[in-house]
Amino acid sequence: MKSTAIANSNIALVKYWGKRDEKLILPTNSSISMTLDKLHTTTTVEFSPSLKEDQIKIDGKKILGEEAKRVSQHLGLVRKMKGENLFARVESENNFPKAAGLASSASAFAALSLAATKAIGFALSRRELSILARQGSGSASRSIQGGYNEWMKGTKEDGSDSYSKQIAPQSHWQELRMLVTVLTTKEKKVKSRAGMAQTVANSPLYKAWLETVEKDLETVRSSILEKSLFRLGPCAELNALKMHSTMMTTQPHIMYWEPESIAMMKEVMQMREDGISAYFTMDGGPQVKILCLENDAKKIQKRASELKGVEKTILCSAGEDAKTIEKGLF
Ligand code: 2P0
Repeated sequence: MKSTAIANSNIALVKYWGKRDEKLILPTNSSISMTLDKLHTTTTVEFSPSLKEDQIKIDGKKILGEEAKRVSQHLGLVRKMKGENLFARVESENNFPKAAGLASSASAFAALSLAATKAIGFALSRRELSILARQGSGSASRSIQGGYNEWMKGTKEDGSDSYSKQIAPQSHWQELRMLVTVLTTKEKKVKSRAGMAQTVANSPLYKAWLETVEKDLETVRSSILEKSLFRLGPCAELNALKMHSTMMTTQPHIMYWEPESIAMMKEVMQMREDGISAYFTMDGGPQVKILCLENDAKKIQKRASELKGVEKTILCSAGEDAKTIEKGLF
């Protein structure tokens, strides 16, 4: 009753920002992401009759309180599916800082969903796994499969049509890169979950977000299929700015940008002036991610690394599917 899974993180090119159902985690809009090969979570789950409660460790530390509750609730979904009451020991390791805007909940709940269902004796389809992962964290639905994924918002109340579908596999676009620039690894003050709920509730720009997102989805989807950075880049960049505009205009306002983030975005704009194809995106944290092609990647990485306040940069390609592995964490 033990299994280990590894799942990659993903970064949205059209963002998920807002829920229509908080409990089932159903989004107000569909989103599209790129899975990243260099950022991943490894999770081992073992169900055991000798345990009196779930025991959870993340990055070597025992987890208690809200964070533990969220993992236990997710294990509860798996137990319920199977009609099984056993508690579990869970150990999870990220190869990058969690809760700093690098989508750790995406890879974490994707890996947990796969490891827990395998450990309890289920072989779920990719679609079923995506639906399960979604209920842990929305963006996790996009980390079950590698390459490029679209999380369809769905219309059903039970969420059975809200899951991620692969637009193109990892091998589809060999030249595309995403350079992750890590500017600070402090855990953020406002979690995405609270931030997006507040935005839906009172940003006057939220309506405009919803009105333009369908067009962005079409552009991003087709430009990935055509492998056109010239169409993908500007649309992804504008989509990120629109999402941040909605949160900056909620009360009290939320601003994930640090001075270093703004400097990095300006640097990307300057790169374009200098004839380099580079486009930025940002999520619920200060890190800036830069979309570019392999040919320019090293040059961009060098320029980005030279900026003040940059802790490190990680050059990523599209990542692979979540998978089970032999070697466990315990
Ligand atoms: C995304 N983000 O599409 C967007 C863009 C952050 C900004 O998904 O409440 O941790 O667990 O469903 O998935 C981060 O939010 O939120 C996120 P929950 P999640 O990647």
